[in-house]
Amino acid sequence: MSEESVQSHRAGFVALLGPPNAGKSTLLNRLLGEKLAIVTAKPQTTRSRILGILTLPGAQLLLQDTPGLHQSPKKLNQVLNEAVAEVAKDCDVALLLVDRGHGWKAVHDDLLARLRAAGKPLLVVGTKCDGRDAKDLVWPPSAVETNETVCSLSALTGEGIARLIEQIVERLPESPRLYPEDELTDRPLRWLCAELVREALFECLRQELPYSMAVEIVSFDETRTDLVGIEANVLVERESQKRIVVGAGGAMIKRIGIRARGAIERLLGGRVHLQLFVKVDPRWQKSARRIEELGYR
Ligand SMILES: Nc1nc2c(ncn2[C@@H]2O[C@H](COP(=O)(O)OP(=O)(O)OP(=O)(O)O)[C@@H](O)[C@H]2O)c(=O)[nH]1
Ligand SMILES: [Mg+2]
Repeated sequence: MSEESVQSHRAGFVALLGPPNAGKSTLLNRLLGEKLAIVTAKPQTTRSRILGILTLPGAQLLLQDTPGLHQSPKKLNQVLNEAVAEVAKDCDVALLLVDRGHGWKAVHDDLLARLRAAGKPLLVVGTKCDGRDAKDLVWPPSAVETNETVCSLSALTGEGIARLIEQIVERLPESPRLYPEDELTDRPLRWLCAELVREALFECLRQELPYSMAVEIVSFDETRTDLVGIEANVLVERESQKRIVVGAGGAMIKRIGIRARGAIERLLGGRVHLQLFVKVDPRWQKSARRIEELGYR
């Protein structure tokens, strides 16, 4: 690399912020061109910050997906909100995501005030512009000032994505690469696998149940050449929940396992033997130590 190109290289942390379900994880995956973060139709899917590394010829974007900010007294939610505040404080550029179908909310005011106070370069990003509802919405929102550049995109169709990348790169500080160019994330493979099991729980179980569940990989065996062996605990808070997750004759946990295995095989690009064990752990959501052990911090 010549001296000139080192000087003009840009790199830094880019925070993806916004309320639950705004489309943060979908945008992360679209920017990376890889499925790194799990996505569901339900709000409050993401539980921990996850770093996705996008290496381009002249720039490296360290994209931080975050949990959606929400109000609830539970210990887990408190931990999640602290994670968001920390990312907002530490980033070089902040993306504030607004679902074009739902518009500007009180939580956007809250995040905007924090980012302005911290003096962060800011991009207000309207998501889901492909949606039917997006067309009717007043855009940009009145709370946004002209220097807080506004754009609109669809992570599903890819519309507006190239322009967003340009706008982010313009705002990054000059810096050499901060991670090796072939690195995609700071998260270990086993953690990504646990997330894919969690995504299958959201897909297979109805209503609120997946919110009180967690997944813990207990063994990850790569010694065989033909397949990877994975054992995971699926934690629930009560015996009654365990019965639902296991299902009649084990039918439900089998369905969950098949879905999760398919997703993990796509991630690893090879065959997987996945065993799931449903365990009752009434305290996991209340204990800071347990939340940390599970990787949600
Ligand atoms: N039509 C459309 N739907 C989208 C788009 N981006 C995301 N979605 C959908 O919106 C829902 C929420 O997306 P996520 O990416 O999980 O949202 P999130 O902000 O990460 O949500 P939390 O992790 O719960 O805070 C999913 O059903 C996505 O498929 C988009 O560009 N267009
Ligand atoms: Mg998410």
